[in-house]
Amino acid sequence: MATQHSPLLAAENGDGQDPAVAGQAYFDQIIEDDSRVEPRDWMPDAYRKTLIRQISQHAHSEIIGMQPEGNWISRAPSLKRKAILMAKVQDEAGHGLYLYSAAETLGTPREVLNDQLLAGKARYSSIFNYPARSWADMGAIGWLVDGAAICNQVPLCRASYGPYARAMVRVCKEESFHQRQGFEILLELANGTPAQKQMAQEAINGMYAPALMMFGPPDSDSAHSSQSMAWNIKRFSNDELRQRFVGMIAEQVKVLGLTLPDDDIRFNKDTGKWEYGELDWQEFNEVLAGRGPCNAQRMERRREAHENGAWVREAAAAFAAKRAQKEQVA
Ligand code: BYC
Repeated sequence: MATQHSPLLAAENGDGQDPAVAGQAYFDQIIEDDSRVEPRDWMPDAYRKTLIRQISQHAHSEIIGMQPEGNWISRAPSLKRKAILMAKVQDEAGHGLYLYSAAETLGTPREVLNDQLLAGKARYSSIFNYPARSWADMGAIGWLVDGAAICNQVPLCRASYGPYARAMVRVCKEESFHQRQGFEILLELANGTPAQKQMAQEAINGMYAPALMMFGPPDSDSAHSSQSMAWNIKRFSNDELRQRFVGMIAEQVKVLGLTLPDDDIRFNKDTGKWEYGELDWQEFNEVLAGRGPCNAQRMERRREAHENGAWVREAAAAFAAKRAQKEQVA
């Protein structure tokens, strides 16, 4: 396996090679072999930086993404729905933790990443700056948001950075369950009263375009895609994944007996690809600039939650210090 030893060590042991040159050659070989880079391997600074950026943005998305659904736990229509929603939100916290851990293996402590988020200097997915106004939105989030997440993240299970790829495997398994429960909420509403069916349709109408924007800007505006693909971090471009997702949901929505709010969706037999109507990229840029419907509220709640959790962090640190002291004595 290409990743078992580092050429840096060989160079340090006196074989006369420049460590940076040996490291770059070793890294290039791993990428060419489509193998895995592990935390102690040499890697270019820009590769490390890209991974920290993408993984931390992803982690922040999971943490901020707890809010729209967390807001509905107390309003779930039954005990069963409440228990399922609580478990889903808890899973998302777990995903955030796996991802922060993966980012830490690249040398950036979680506290630093968290400070960047709290200071408003870090990105998280645009989708979580939209409101969840009805119970049907819990269905649309599960079906469309988790669905888009899976479509984007399954290829990331083959990302070249080992800890990230391994975290993605577990995240994707849990997201699949989330997507099914969301679909099931919509199915039940779609087969309910006319008002319930309308609520489900409105939730899809509201969540459709923001879910498509989760895949990032069009390829022509995607600053990082080509380099990330050359490094085997991303396996497909933003537009490739987006059109693949449209194809999936265009079929699934028929089972719901509902529609997607886009008359231009069609399968192009010549290209073998799904096509869809123009998205409002101006709106996307506004959300990224912090001017989406819920940006301010999401950040305010996150800061509040962080402050309210100070006592837990202090207690955990005191407990860990006491245990370390005991171990030293023993
Ligand atoms: N929202 O060059 P590009 C979840 C930024 S959580 C905000 O194409 P890249 C879930 C991008 O960061 C879902 N920002 O970038 C949780 C870059 O800005 P910077 C999160 C976006 O990285 C709870 C700039 O635009 N999933 O599933 O090659 C409940 C140019 O973009 C967005 C992930 O994070 C956006 N939508 O590709 C339920 C997956 N799109 O950094 C569900 C991992 C782009 O230069 N991430 N930007 O300032 C990725 O796959 C990639 O990072 C992206 C973007 C496809 C998102």
